Amino acid sequence: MSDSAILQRITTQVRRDIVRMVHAVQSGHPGGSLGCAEFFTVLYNDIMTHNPKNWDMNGIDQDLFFLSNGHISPVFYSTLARTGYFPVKELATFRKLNTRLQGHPTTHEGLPGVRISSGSLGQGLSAAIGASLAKKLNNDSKLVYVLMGDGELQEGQVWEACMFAAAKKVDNIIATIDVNGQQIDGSTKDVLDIGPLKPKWEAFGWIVLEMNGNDVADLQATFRKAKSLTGQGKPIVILMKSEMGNGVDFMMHSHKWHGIPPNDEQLKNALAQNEESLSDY
Ligand SMILES: Cc1ncc(C[n+]2csc(CCOP(=O)(O)OP(=O)(O)O)c2C)c(N)n1
Ligand SMILES: [Mg+2]
Repeated sequence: MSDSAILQRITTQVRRDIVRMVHAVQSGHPGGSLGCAEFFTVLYNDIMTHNPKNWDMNGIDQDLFFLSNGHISPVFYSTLARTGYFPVKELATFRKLNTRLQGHPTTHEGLPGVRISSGSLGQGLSAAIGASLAKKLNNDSKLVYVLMGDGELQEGQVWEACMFAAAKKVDNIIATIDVNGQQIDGSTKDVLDIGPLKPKWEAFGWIVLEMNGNDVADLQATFRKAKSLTGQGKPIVILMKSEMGNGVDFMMHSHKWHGIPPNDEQLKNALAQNEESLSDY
């Protein structure tokens, strides 16, 4: 089996984890999480240099990841557990009282792999740029990754950070925007059109790449290209086209499943579409 095929099989387990977690507590955000299953699987299993067993907050000599759109915590937690940051069985505590797996990630609980609290949209890029600058001060050549939502770009702070990174030549950051065209209340076009993103980010001085977020091989190739373009005086952003709810047919092509849980029958249906390629928690 090729590398890509193995990674593809992991994504169906991540999808199972997402829908099972959200179903169990009848709350959480399955749509964006499902759309980003391939992104997380490829980033954590194939792209990043990281050491889950020896995790610490500083992450010196390791690549760092910041989740800015914190509501898609189910896909983040599943990926962290499945790559060894904490026991897979802990996924069963998602959103329960006193859990380390809060609905939106927090640092307070000390969950390995979580470096910022997020959920209040717009802040992750700024935090990631700070970490990128810290790496430069430490002569640490590893990279910083950050994921944002497309609706999230309606927050003004994103554009301050965008302007700052290019002006200060922060060239050890690879940002990705989940361009699923949807947000909580409808399509991004209807709620507040964010316009064509490529010319905007280019005008701000970033290198802009594009990829299909639901195509493992394309993710692998584009991340590799992005890495090859670091260190050239410009920050890098990848516009990632994805499908909200991807991999569960009745959750796709709509914003409806941004933040609602499946019922028992819908869970059964979603699981039937996604192979248990690793063991369920
Ligand atoms: C500062 C801030 N404003 C509003 C919200 C409420 N909110 C949560 S998710 C969301 C939609 C964000 O859209 P997008 O980033 O595209 O995420 P997706 O729906 O694609 O998962 C909003 C407005 C928030 N979490 N933070
Ligand atoms: Mg979106």
